[in-house]
Amino acid sequence: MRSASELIRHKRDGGVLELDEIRYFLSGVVDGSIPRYQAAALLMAIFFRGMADRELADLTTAMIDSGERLEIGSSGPKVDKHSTGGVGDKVSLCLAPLVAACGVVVPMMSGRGLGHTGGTLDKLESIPGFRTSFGAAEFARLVETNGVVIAGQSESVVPADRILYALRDTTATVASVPLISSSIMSKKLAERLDALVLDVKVGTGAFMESVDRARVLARTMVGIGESHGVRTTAFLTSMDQPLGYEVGNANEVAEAISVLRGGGPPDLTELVTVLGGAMLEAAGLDLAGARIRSALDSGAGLDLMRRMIEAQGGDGSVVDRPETLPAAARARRLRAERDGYVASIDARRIGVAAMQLGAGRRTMTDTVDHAAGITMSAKVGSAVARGDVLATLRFNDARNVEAAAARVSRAYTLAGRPPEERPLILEEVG
Ligand code: IUR
Repeated sequence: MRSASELIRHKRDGGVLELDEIRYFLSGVVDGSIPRYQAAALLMAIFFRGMADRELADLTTAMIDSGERLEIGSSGPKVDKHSTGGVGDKVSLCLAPLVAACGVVVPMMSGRGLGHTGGTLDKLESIPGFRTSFGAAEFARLVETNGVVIAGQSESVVPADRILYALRDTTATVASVPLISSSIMSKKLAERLDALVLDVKVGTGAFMESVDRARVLARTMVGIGESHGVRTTAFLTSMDQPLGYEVGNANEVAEAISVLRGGGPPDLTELVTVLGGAMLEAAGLDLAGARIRSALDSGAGLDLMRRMIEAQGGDGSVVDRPETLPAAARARRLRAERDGYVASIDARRIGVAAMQLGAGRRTMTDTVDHAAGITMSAKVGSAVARGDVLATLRFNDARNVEAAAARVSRAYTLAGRPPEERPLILEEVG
């Protein structure tokens, strides 16, 4: 077996690592026998050299094997969805119970928001009492009870990723397709899924700003999933403007509930329907689209969301009375300065503005104000007259309101003619 420094040299010079070599390296990183500076050097070598397909599948296997896999006794196919993150992306909140209401088991492990993107766990924690942290046994019991849980990753799952992700953040090695895809896929595959649907966001508010780069990431993740025997499908979807009308936490929960009550915004409802259909199809169910529509129309998705919230310690009555969710004390309206059509809305600027109002974190140790956020009254294509409200900023802490308002203003571009219609779902991969 090569030593750690020989493995780094081998990768640096364009070699391909073997499974037992990667396992040796990762277990040394986790138990501390291989120092962080050697791990950082290997990450940089991978950043520049990339990885062969088999080597990447092996890296993912070794990452999963650095910790425990989830043991869930439920009968029925297990399917999850992962989004690469965007602004106003509250899809998971309504999608997980909706799909579970159709008989598929959804053991969803989610994350927190950072920078301009929000996180599913932060959003759910705006529901009074809602818990997102469980040990592996309790997580499994919750899945077995309702067929759905949305919670944080437990400490024992893929510990290698926690170390490597933090190192990547400080060594300029985040933006590497093999490192991103093995990080995401190891955590999903540790759930022992039958199938996985990926929502790879493309556009101003996404990690991948071009379709070409997003396609490479999507294909790579689909390849890893398939090589692990998990049916994996990816959709490239537009993040050129925020999804739905609400950006924040409590207001996003309310909007997700509105989808399950049949009155959700068209773009969000379309995405939930498409991804939900793909999850059912991947689970081997026929008439997937009809089943999703029926779970929406009958209220079965809403009922399961209520049960999921209650099982996780939250107040399930919010699904009937979303107006009881935390609300901000103050509001500031931004109005159109002239007549026209909304030509574009820079999703990243909206996300950063929401963060400035308190809805997000600049660093992982910041706390989130669940009531803060932005409501957009006009979206791309809307006709507006001078003086119409474009967006409403909601806040408790007024410190950064002026800066946030200026940012939201800059995010909107008005034009004399309506923009060309652009699809939300750009491509399916896999
Ligand atoms: N999310 C992950 O889980 N891993 C990554 O590397 C990135 C996002 I970037």
